[in-house]
Amino acid sequence: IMPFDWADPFNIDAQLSEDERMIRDAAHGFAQDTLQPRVIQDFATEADARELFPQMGEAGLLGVTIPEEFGGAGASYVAYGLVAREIERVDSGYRSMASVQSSLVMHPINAYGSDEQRAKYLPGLASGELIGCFGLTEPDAGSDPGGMRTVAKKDGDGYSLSGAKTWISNSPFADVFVVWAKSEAHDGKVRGFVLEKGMKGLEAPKIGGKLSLRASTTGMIQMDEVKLPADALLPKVSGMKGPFGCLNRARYGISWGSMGAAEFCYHAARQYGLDRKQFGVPLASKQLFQLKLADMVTEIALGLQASLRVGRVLDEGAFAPEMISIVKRNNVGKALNIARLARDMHGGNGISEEYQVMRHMVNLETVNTYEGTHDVHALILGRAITGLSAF
Ligand code: TGC
Ligand code: FAD
Repeated sequence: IMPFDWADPFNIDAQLSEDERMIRDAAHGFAQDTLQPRVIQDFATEADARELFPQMGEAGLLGVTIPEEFGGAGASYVAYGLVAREIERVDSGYRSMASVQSSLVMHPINAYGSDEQRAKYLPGLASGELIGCFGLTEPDAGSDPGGMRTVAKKDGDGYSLSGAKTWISNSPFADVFVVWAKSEAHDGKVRGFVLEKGMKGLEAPKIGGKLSLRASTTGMIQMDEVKLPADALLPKVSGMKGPFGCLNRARYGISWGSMGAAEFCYHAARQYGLDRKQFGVPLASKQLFQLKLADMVTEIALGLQASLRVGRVLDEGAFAPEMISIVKRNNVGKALNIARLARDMHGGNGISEEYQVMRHMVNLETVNTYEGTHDVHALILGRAITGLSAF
């Protein structure tokens, strides 16, 4: 028999390699020393925190799974998940900035790009000197990205891109845009293109007034006959499996990240209940309060263990995307519920920015929607279980 660790109930720590623990500890230090002191202000002001990219790069948090020869850390998917968990322990928006850069921009350039594209973009993206964004969603194509209208027409040796993407993380200050479009030169198949800031006809206005994920900058990508050279095409993938292959990685990272946000809320609620006295005793001595903490620790223990399992199969290279749907959907849904409980357990203080649980709660509303909504992941699982598509 060993003592129960309320902060690591299934002893995840013991299931990690030495390298994974080191990367986790470095990410924890960076998140607490650099991100935590500024997050309340960044969220309040909807800051454009572009200067965080080189800082995250220097801390080794961008491109964790990308080979070292291109500036990445060459580490495991489990290590990548641990980084997402530590960043999102502070704020889901900061984790978004990092996971778009790593999973949605560096991964497709590494996996689908030419050697020249990898050499040109990956080192700058790993150091954070370059900022990337990923354009899949459109005003009329969200859960159904296959319905996209953005089109690439043949133009001399190259292409001309027209269309609009919306709700794009990092786009207003991005240098590198990975954009998915239907290519007339490839039988209308969806292909990936790499665009660069400053190209004629390319605009990326900011979307203001978000009530969630305010520390992360979101915008549109507007393309009006943007002329691209032939080598802007990602040559090694064709069809929707291109963007979905990126989403697999990002969704997996979110499953860990959302547990980091949940852990913050659970720890905060526990401490608040020990410190706050009502009816002459600490709130934590009440059965109803303990029931909520017990539900929280149970979901966190199960969620972290499940993400660790999915990370290990990703590292082995033999995974089913539906495994990722299970952990993205369940962990984010549980984290959102934990954040709502923590908000309630803080009473009136729970609505103040100082206690931070409500910021996590409203952020998780976005996380529950992006990268495939909670219900879309249910339908992905439903299709795999029954063989019948209910989309
Ligand atoms: P479907 O017919 O199912 O598949 C089309 C082709 O894609 C392949 N495929 C996959 N490949 C790899 N991984 C996956 N997860 C895959 N899912 C499908 C499939 O094998 C097929 O290949 P092929 O060679 O036969 O053509 O496609 P569908 O159009 O019916 O898709 C249905 C559905 C609902 C699953 C899909 O459209 C979906 O996932 N919708 C959700 C959209 C979404 O997640 N958008 C995310 C945008 S990016 C974002 O939100 C970033 S947030 C910022 C941050 O991360 O912090
Ligand atoms: P819709 O698809 O219109 O869905 C609306 C509702 O209908 C949801 O509840 C949904 O579950 C439900 N629904 C949809 N289809 C069905 C169905 N068949 N059956 C039952 N119910 C259904 N996208 C990018 O490409 N890149 C980014 O960097 C990015 N960053 C984002 C950042 C933020 C802050 C936000 C909010 C979004 C971001 N997105 C990004 C877009 C995100 O992926 C989409 O919002 C998401 O995929 C849902 O699409 P939608 O908003 O069009 O909702």
